[in-house]
Amino acid sequence: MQQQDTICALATPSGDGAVGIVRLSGSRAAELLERAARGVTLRPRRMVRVDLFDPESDAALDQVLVCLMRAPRSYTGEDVVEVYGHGGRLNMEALLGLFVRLGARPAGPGEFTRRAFLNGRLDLTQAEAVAEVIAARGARALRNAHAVLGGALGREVRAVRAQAVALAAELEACIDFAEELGDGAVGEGLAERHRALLAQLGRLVASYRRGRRLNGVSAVLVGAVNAGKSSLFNRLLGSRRALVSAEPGTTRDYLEAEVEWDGLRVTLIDTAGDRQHERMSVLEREGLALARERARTADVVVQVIDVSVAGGAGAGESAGGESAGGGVGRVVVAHKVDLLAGELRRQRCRALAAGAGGVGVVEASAATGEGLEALRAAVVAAALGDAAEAGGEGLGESRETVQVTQERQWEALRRAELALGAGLTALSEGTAPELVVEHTREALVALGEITGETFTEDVLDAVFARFCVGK
Ligand SMILES: Nc1nc2c(ncn2[C@@H]2O[C@H](COP(=O)(O)OP(=O)(O)OP(=O)(O)O)[C@@H](O)[C@H]2O)c(=O)[nH]1
Ligand SMILES: [Mg+2]
Repeated sequence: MQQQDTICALATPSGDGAVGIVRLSGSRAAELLERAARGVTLRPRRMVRVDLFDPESDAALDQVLVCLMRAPRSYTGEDVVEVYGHGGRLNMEALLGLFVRLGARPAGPGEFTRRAFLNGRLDLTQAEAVAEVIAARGARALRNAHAVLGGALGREVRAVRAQAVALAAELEACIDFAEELGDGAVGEGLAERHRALLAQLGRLVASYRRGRRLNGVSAVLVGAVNAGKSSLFNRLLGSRRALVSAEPGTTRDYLEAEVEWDGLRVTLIDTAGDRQHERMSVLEREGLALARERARTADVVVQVIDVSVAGGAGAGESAGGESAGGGVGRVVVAHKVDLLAGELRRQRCRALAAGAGGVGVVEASAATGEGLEALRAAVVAAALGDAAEAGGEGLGESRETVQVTQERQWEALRRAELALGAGLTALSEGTAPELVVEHTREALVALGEITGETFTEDVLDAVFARFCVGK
């Protein structure tokens, strides 16, 4: 490794705090600290209290605790010194300035983690998970980030890659024998190996559908005027945020609020109601346009329908969610069920379900609170692409496996999947093994990029640009 220059950065948030930490990494880390501490000799993994001085003016700076971690047993794999000073912006700036004057260079975003990766302390999935742990919003996101940081995803990808390596070796062995692979036991065995790999890749690729949403989704309430969207919005939040009235067209602008349901951060949005058969004022029209726009970009569209009125808008017509196949989740609410009883209620809800095209219908009432839990569960399920029934699988500890959350990883998995798929097709067409193995090699490159077994500077730049300074 030629990461010889020593970098420094503030490792804690900038602002007032009891303690602030400055981190140094590089071959001169211990030496710089010892100079600022007037010749104290640091011993690895021993916390010591020292006074720091400005070497030029001799002015006393801070009284701090310091700890040296020698290479390679440190976060970066280099010599690392952590300095625990009195928190506070000015004090921390003074400490950073001191180390810069002594010869350290201010670190760029993610530079510590980048060095950790280059020194083999982490694979690239783990490095990306470091940023995810820090940025996690919601319990599900945090839990998955910790699993990836622990190496779960890297292990899974390396296992697939190892099988692909073995497959490539087998194909290469076939080249020498110039065998016919289109049929026969050897060909079938190789095809089977392809299919097994594709199945494993398929699981990882599919996990991205959930994974990319772990850090938060948006759910928009849409429906006819007076359907009770704002009442539901308030009830779901547990606070009176939106105006509610018997007058149709109450909501004009849309309102947003953040909640966490079942470990998932949800931005809930209340919008202006739709009034299809009446003349709308300019304001109302604009409100509806806003609602439609918001519904177009939402992850989940919640269609609220007042079942107390006969022949209310059908579940089929919604302001958004027209691209249900494109990853938009849909939930239909049979609302104000408190106003109906017995057979009439059953009839109306059944009719609604029949017209909902397979989308789960939740019976609810903002007035009584009925169905709110089921509605929350249905929104989470729809957001994460779970089966329509809101069976409340919950955080499903046992069932849940590690999920791909990074577009970069997903893209590389897709490339590997396509390459192996092409290899399988080639195999079934009786293509020569030297050509089939080209596809396997392509898959190997893609898989190697995920964990960072192969990488380019551009890839690293893109990965670490999203980090904060000091991490
Ligand atoms: N009985 C009953 N009435 C409800 C329920 N939810 C809302 N309402 C009433 O329905 C009327 C309209 O409620 P809103 O929440 O303002 O409806 P909205 O869909 O936001 O209406 P717009 O903003 O005009 O589109 C009000 O009079 C509410 O009190 C419910 O679950 N049961
Ligand atoms: Mg409203």
